[in-house]
Amino acid sequence: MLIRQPADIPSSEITSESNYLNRRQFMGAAVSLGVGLVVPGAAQAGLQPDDEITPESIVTSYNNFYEFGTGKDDPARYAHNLTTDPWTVKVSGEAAKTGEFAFEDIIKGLTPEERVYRFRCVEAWSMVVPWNGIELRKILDQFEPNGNAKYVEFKTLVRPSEMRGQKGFFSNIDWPYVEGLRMDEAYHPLALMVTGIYGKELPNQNGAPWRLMVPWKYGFKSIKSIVSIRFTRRRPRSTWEQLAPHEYGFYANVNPAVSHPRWSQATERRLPSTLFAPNRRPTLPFNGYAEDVASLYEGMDLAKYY
Ligand SMILES: Nc1nc2c(c(=O)[nH]1)N[C@H]1C(S)=C(S)[C@@H](COP(=O)(O)O)O[C@H]1N2
Ligand SMILES: [Mo]
Repeated sequence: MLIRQPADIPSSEITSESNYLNRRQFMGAAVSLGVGLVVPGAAQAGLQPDDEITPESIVTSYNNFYEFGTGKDDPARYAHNLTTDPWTVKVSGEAAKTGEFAFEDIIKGLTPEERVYRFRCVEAWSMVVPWNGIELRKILDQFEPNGNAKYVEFKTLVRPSEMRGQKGFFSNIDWPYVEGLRMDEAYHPLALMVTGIYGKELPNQNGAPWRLMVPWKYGFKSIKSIVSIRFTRRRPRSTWEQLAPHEYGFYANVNPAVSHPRWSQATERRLPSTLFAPNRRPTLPFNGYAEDVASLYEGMDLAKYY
């Protein structure tokens, strides 16, 4: 179901829909292949001893997805209206293979693995989620980015007919939602393109059919429902950076030492968090993944590049 076949994709990489699983079968196949809720060694190594997997009911009902409204319960209430099949992704910029691709064709042959990551929102709440996804570098490699590609930019779908938040009641945002990574960040093995959670298909409110997951950065970097991937020489300006550059930087690495101008980032509320059991804990540099990712930022002033 390739929408447009760029001339330079070998025919061996093109599979017709008939000999290919549909999306539901695809996720089911991943589960039956053993991608269940077992934490693989490498991902487990990144967990803290007191990390517990957050209940699925919280992860699928307490969301940020402003395309559906600004309330935490708006995405779960309204995102079921979103049509995610068919889903087309435009790939452009500094790469050999550009064009419009069906989502299925991009992920074809790439088996999702389970990664249990902590997930820390800039609003100072956090969760521990079993994500199912494909290393971002494996996705990007297929398009053969060239030496000019210093950054990769992602965009979310614009479809006001199905995304009520795009109809202007939250008019500050200039849709589409945009995010980006430096190429070396995007090629870090922890960066994941997520296609499922808890061994199931990704719910719409969590960014179906696929969304980014960059566990050492604040949650707003992990853009949902992606329809555009662009390789570029120049640093993209991401949505929250455009809205409030003093509050939200491009890097957005989790950093307890750099406060948000309106609140401290030194601690976080691990969900479930209530008034009487806030479940507050110290925030870790790079969300606890410093050993893996700190070298990406060697020599950079992290207070300046927040
Ligand atoms: N397109 C889009 N992506 C988005 C957002 C959004 O509003 N729109 N919110 C971000 C923020 S602030 C967070 S914390 C996470 C929330 O992901 P979750 O709802 O799956 O927990 O999605 C991020 N990705
Ligand atoms: Mo967030």
